Amino acid sequence: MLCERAVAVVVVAASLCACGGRTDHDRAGSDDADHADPNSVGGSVADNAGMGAAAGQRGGGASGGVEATTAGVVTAGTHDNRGGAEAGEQGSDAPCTQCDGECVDLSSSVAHCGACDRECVATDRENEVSCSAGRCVSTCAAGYANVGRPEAPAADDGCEVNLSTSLDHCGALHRACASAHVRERICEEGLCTSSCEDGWANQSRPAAPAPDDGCELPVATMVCLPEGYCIDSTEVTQSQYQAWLDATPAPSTSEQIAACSWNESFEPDSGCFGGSDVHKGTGWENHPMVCIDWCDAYAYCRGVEKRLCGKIGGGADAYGDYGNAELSQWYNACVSGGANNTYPYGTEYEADACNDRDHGALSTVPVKSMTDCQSTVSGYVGVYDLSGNAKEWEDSCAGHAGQTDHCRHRGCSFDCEDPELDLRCASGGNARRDYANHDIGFRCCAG
Ligand SMILES: [Ca+2]
Ligand SMILES: [Ca+2]
Ligand SMILES: [Ca+2]
Ligand SMILES: [Ca+2]
Repeated sequence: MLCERAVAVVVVAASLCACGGRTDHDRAGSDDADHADPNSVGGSVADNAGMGAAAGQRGGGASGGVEATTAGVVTAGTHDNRGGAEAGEQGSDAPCTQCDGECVDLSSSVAHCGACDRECVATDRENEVSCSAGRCVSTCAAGYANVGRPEAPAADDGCEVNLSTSLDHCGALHRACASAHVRERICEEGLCTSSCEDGWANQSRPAAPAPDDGCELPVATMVCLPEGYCIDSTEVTQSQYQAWLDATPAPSTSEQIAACSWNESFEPDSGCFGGSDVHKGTGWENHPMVCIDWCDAYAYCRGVEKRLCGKIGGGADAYGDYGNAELSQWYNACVSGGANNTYPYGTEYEADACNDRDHGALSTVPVKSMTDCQSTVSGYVGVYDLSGNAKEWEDSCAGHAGQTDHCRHRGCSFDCEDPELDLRCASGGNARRDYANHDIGFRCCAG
């Protein structure tokens, strides 16, 4: 073994000397540039491996022959093939193949790399292109990577990966956009902005090279109505709201609308949430989130790429339009598109359909647990607790001044004194924008 190793070393050393004295010198120079190029994102790994092999082959004095044999093209140069152990042949002529009547070295010609007329791609995506051992070696411009390295005679594709839009290399090489709870994977400007399956949101969008986490935030599922918008099937729950508070990065109060610039925290009001009449923690995760002000509700919906229910078609619903099924998203859902409903479930009051005083819980109940508290009209089925349980903030305020504006809350709650009157879809309660109470929550809309 010792002997064999010694021989191998001698052969390489000898051939390197021989090559150094020939035209291979230039190629060696460009290869070195490849190694040093910090932009050779994809290239660096693959190219290093490739170049290592190339150097060895060249060292054997048979690079042209070896690659040519692989490509099955070259005739000239095969004479010094492999046997190449005969290092003494290093001084022989460079491999020569006739391409378009010209003698070329397929191992190093950028215009005929590995095969006649097989050109190494050179566009603004490639900083530098060379042909080494019959393989195109590209160092890439910033933002591009060379992942696929087709062998001749297949066409070269240069630095074919755009790191700003590639789903499998988004922002960095081999950094794929995750598929967890994802409806459609999307890479934009190196960020995974994938759209989500119903019930999930893509709140966290980590920058490369951190791994992507897909649609990581659980949110309420939605029902899409005939009017062309969607509404949460339930009030936003305590666990959903808490997951948003706990997200990374944490939601920032600095990105609120002007009318909410006074709002310094999205945490529930501590005095309210700490009250003995508000149940929280283990076993209460599916109760509606309460004790949050209008701005907290607004920020949450925006944070999960929805919006606080407002006007059909976009924006806030005018303060006086709370009973207009053509304008108010919330009201339209509650009356099943104006199907002459007074309550979500029909025209007549039913004492035990929804969580109100007549039901007797005297507190919130888990969302969706009152299974009759929904519409029976086709297209509107599956939206729960529009009457009762928690009141629901609406994007409908009497002004834009800030915390003292009065804003609508809808559907009343477990705690309203006259359920038959107060739990009608058409009743329009209101409170200050900065008000928080043990029976006020919210849900979101989209579209
Ligand atoms: Ca490529
Ligand atoms: Ca995410
Ligand atoms: Ca707040
Ligand atoms: Ca409700």
